[in-house]
Formats: sequence, C-alpha cells, structure tokens
Amino acid sequence: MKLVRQLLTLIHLRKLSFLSVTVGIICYGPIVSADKDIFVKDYDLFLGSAPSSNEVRQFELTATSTELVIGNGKATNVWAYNGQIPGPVLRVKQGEMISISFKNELPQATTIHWHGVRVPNDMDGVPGVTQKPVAPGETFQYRFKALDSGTYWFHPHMRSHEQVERGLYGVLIVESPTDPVYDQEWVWVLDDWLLDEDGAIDESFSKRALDTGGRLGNLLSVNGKEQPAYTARSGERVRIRIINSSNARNYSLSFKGSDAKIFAVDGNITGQPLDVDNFVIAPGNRIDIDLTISNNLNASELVEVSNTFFHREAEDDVHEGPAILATIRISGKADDLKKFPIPVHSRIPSWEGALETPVDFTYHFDTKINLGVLWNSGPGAYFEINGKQYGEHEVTQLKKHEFYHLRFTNGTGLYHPIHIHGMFYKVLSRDGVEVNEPFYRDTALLDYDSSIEVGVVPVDTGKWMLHCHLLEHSALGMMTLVEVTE
Ligand SMILES: [Cu+2]
Repeated sequence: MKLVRQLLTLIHLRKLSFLSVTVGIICYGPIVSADKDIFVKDYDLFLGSAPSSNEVRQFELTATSTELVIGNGKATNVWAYNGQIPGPVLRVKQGEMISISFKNELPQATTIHWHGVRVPNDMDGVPGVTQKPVAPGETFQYRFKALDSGTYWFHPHMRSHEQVERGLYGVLIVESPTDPVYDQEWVWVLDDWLLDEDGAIDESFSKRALDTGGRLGNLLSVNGKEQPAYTARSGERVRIRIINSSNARNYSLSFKGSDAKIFAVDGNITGQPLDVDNFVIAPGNRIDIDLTISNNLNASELVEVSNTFFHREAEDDVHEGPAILATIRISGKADDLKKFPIPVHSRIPSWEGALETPVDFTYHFDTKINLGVLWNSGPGAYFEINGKQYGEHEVTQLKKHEFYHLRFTNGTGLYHPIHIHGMFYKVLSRDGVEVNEPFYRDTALLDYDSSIEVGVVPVDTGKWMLHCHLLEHSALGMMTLVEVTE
C-alpha cells in the first residue's frame, strides 16, 4: 500500500507526466484517465472519516406561522421553526447521529433540506424525489449521521422562494474534535426582507409576481435584527459562522478596523486563510471567519461590519438597504491573547490537470420570455437549464467514485448561484481562466454572461438536485437532477 501511495504521490506531483504522455501516445488512449483515479483517491483522503460515536442527538422542529418583530420595527406575520428567526441552532459533534422530529403547522406542505450536508438520499428533503411533501398537520422523522464537521443550514425545499423568505431557516453546526477554542463564537444568519410601509412582508409570492432579477429586500438583517450590536475586547479572537439565507442577495463583508480571515467555506476548512473583502457570499453559501479584534482599539470604539456587494440590477436605493450589517463595540482589553494558528486543511487535493480533462456535462443557464403572458398565461419569464425547465430533463447519470468535469454557462444578465445537493465541488475555472480555489463548496456564483467549470467526485448514491439557489429562479424552473449510482 505504501508503495502504491508513493507512486500516486509521484504522479500527483507530475514528475511522471512525461511518462503518462508517452504512454498516451503509444496507446492512443486518453492520457488523463490515470489522473482522474488520483483525483478520486485524493478526494477520499480530503473527506476522511468521521469519528465513531453511538450518540443519538434528538431535536424537535415545528414549522409554524407566528408574529415576530423583524429588524427594529413592528411585529409582522412570519413563518418560523420553533417560533424563532433564525430557527434553533442544532449543535452536534462529528460522527453523532442526528434525529429530528419535524411537525408541519404551516398552511402549506413543506420539507426540510439539509443544505450542504451529506445525508442519505431519502433524508435530503426534495419533494417528489426523495420524500413525499409533509402536508399541514403531518410529521416527518429526519435521521442522519453528521459525517462532516462545519457550518450548515436547513430550510424548506418546497415553495422555497416563499417559505425561506417568510423566515424558515435554521443552522446546523457540526463540531470537530480539532476545532480550536475561540474567545467567542457568533452565528450570523444574513437575510434581507422586503417589507411594506407597515413593516409587513411583501406578499408577491405568486409566480406571475416574482422579480426575475431575484427578490432583493429593503431591510438587511443579521439573525432577524437590524444592525445588531456585539461586544468584544481588543485582542480577542472570535469565530463567526456566517450563513447567507437570502433569496437573491449576495454579500461581501468588510470588517473595518480589524483582521478578518475566512478559514472555511460551505463548512469545509480551506487549505489556506482567505481574504474576506472580495469573497462573494452567494445565497446558500457559508463562511467561517477568524476575527482578531485589533489591539489598537480602545474601550467603546466600534468595529463596523458592512456589506460591500453592489447588485447591478438594483433599480433604486429602496433595494439597497443599509450597508452596515452589525457593529462590534469594544468593551476593554483581553487579558491573554490567543496564539493558535488559523485552522487550515492539510489535505486539499490540487487536482492539477483537472481543467484539461474533457468536459463531461455542460449546463446552460438561460431564461425564456413567456409571450403568452399577454394573454394571462403564467409568469413573464421561465428559467431553464439546457432549454428545459424542471421536470422536463433527462436525469444526468453519474457513477459513484468517479471524477466529473462540469461546465456551467450563463446566457442571462442575471446571477445564478449553482447549488448541487449531496456533494462538494471545486471551482476549476471562471470564464475559461484557471482558478485554484483551495477549498470545496456546495454553492458557487455564476456571474452575468459568464461561465465556470468545476470538478466533482460524487460519493453518495441517489438522486440529487442541481439548481439555481436564487430562489425566484428555481421557482420558475431552473432546477434539474443528477443520479449517482454504484
Ligand atoms: Cu438563477
């Protein structure tokens, strides 16, 4: 085994690339097949395995309609898990079994999707594919092992554009035995709300009424609060788990006056710390931040956390809420400084040469104007993948433990955050230019009129969704399925 591993490492380092090219020429075969096997092995090493545990963690979740104050305004009718926004933080240890008794007390059928979590296919919460919708008054038992540590979230996968927007989302945190201990840990769920003058949720949820650019709210919130205030001492190290639960809004964050580094994306620890400033947190994305509060700050000074992402389709300033998302007030000086290094993942596969492998599947994201709208038939536009709406596609067939090179192209002048259920992928290129993201993700932003290529190794069998996580687009058809078989 050791010899095999050494050989693989050698090929991996491309010391044998000349040899493989020669073999390729002699055999007239594809010269990349050997590399793909290594991609798969490296990916398995990256995933590793969860510590074993006999612990079963029980939770109860009830989706209800209730009254809550959103932002700092008046109470309004919302839909929420356990009557709170965000829903409860479910915190477990890697390797533990999670068992959730779910009850639907909404006026609509619903499901729960565990976003980014590798679950058995029948626990994935996709109605009509992995389970029956949970009708009003009904219950459903979700049960799965926490295979991967990190920051995840859960939300309905039925009429998500309405149910998520009304407040149905919660956080799943899977702790790793190797997580460093920070002075503080904060969980921030970012959302924007489209409220009317009375502070009530704008009710344009019919397909005809949907904003094809995506619903951008006029009130930005962190955990349902407008510009919440946190406190920390100068010199403190804070872990912030950030989740973008917005239907359509992208965020980029600035931590003025302090040092903030991203060390996990979509739950996965990165191969190196990343700058937070230019990282786009698209709908569905999560990042974990290592924040060191500057030592130069004095008591009562403020660190402002702002959103700097500008949506090109924002029509007027009603669509652009306040840029400041939260403030951190300095309450004094930390006595002792935490010195541990920012966590890094030491086994991020380089997948060198992945971009040169043939593209296995292309997904073209586009929109079609519905001319029939003039005669009152359906919404004004449909959103399609490869010219078809959800339900019209042939399911893409993938084999477990094979490497696939996927290409996504955007025929629209709109954003499409691409989410694939049940697997993590690595971005290989943007607009044909190779990029080396030192991490895996489950959601990536496909920008206006652009393309991205990704590499992926599915390891869990079943039918998995591949869709736009801009929830108005998925509602209007921009979803398809892949099926992973042995
Ligand atoms: Cu989209």
